[in-house]
Amino acid sequence: MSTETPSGTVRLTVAQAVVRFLSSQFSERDGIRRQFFGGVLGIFGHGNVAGVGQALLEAELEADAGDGWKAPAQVPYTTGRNEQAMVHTAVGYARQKDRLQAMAVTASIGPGSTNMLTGAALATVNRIPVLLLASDVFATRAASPVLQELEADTGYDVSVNDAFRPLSRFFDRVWRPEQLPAALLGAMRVLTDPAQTGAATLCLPQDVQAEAFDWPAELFRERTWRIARPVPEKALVQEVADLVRSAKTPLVVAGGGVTYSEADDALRTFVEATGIPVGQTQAGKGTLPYDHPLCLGAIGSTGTTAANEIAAEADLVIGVGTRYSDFTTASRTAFQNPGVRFVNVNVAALDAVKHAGLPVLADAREALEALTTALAGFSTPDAYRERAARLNREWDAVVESYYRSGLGEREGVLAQAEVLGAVDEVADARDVVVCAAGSLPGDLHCMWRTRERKGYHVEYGYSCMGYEIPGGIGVRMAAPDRDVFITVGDGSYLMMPTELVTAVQEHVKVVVVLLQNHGFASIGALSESRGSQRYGTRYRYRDEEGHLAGEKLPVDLAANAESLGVRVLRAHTREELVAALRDAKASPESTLVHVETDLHSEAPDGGAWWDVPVSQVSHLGSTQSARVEYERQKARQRPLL
Ligand SMILES: Cc1ncc(C[n+]2csc(CCOP(=O)(O)OP(=O)(O)O)c2C)c(N)n1
Ligand SMILES: [Mg+2]
Repeated sequence: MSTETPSGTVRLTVAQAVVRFLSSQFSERDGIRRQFFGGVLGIFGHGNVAGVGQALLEAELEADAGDGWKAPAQVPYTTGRNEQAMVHTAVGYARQKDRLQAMAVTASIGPGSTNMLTGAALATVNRIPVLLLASDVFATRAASPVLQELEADTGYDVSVNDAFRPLSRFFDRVWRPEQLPAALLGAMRVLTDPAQTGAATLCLPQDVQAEAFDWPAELFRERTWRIARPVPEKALVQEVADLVRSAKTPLVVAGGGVTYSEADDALRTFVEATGIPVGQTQAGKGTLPYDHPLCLGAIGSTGTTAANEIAAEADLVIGVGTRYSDFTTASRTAFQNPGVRFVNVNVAALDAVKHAGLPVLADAREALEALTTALAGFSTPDAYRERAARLNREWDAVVESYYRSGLGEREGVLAQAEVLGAVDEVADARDVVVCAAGSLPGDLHCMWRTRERKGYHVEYGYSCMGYEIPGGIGVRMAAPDRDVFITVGDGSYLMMPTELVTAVQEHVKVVVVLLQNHGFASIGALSESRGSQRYGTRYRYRDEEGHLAGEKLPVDLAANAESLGVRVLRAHTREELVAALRDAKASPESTLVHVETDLHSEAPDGGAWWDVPVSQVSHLGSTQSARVEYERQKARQRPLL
């Protein structure tokens, strides 16, 4: 325990100082102040057990005794199972909290820390704040090389943690205690900046973590970080308004920035006033409910015919909070109007200048409100609104036909869309569906009926297999009053079932819907369409000719989940599935619902393309014909748009 000295300093170790600092950080937006760090996740090894581990223990015990650090509230600590997964949980949490709150992750040196690299990339790509406390080798080098140390003969100050540099929006290594205050403030600056946010990595050498220092008490005073809402320039708003007034077929592309800015209501007001329909990216889905007459749903490669039809004709695209990934632009084939222009509302300059658009560097809500005012009295013609509403209804009829195809009954194994239909039937409007990789994200993007904001959580910036379960746990930790349906394929499940143990330990209730189709439906279909004959995409024994095309493997993923302590229900028919989902929803504990699905089940076609190159030369007929089709599609690409 430590107390402030008359000289205004506090004697603590570096790790104790880090833990105390974390508990004193707040964020504020729209007058609401929140504790910034909602938790610390960790796995201990010799790199952090006696440093950060000791500090967390001391903090927990002092908080219990009530004589702690006069901190507003203790930051709770949770043990995870895999460092990459812990970063996913932190990302799920921060995303569900609209980036207003986040988590820190502590890992041991060497593999403990490098296991977080994929998580760091995922956080930075998706622009979600996470604080990574990567332990590092001795600063004093007293006993070098220590266990798990990389010895670089090009320089002794290199460690494996340098691999975090390109993946982090802020990176620092605290070689000496004196460097810590600036490093902590630097990390907070990035974590709370909507345009800069992503992974902030602080490398803490294992000896430095345990070193004591006299810190200025000021370091631990409560600090409130305002999450900025930059306002658009007036003249720019006028320019955009003029563009909108002269447009015939304007379209809004709503991205994640709309959600993070809590601009959903502002978007609705803007589109209802102006009659401009909306296409949604993966991160932007849910910004308008699926059945809003101006909601065209998913746009791009995994989009709806509704959004893609309007996109092809649009003469003005107003991108709000989108980074225009290849899935959104259908690899730059979605926007075919020769005169199409872009207006890009974004807090990040990087995105605002894309597609030679008019950059509006501003917060989504501020910009949409300013535009609504500037466009007072303007509306697209009734016929345009009616067309959007019709396209919306037509697509929903397509969704219904897939949700209720009856294929399961006819074929003996459920189609994936039927499983989504069953989840749709059981889930409440406020529940959250979670996914990340495989064929599910595309199916969810175009089919899921999102009813309320934050009801759709598909990690599609990095589309990382294995994100689903830990990410979904983070979502539930952020929103304990909403049921979380994690939909996960067998491939993704096998990558990272580990955190089911954490869900059990912490009584974090999630419903996992595990779709076992014995391989990769997604990459299998992609492989086939690109002439590679589904090679290596099935979970099979080798056949007599030595190919992986023999009998199905005898894996029982339901039994696997059961062995981790989670309740498991097995469903075979639609009725059983609905019953199992209802049971899981009613239960206070986590449940995994296991269902076999058809590897070849189809999703509705939104008519858009995705650029995945096909071999230019090949002896295979399948590849040659795929190449012909590839070149035909490639010709539609507008790379300089
Ligand atoms: C970590 C990681 N490795 C590889 C990929 C490439 N990939 C995308 S989807 C997929 C297969 C997913 O299989 P599964 O979870 O069973 O879903 P399904 O395709 O069967 O729907 C692969 C290998 C990825 N997205 N992430
Ligand atoms: Mg699969």
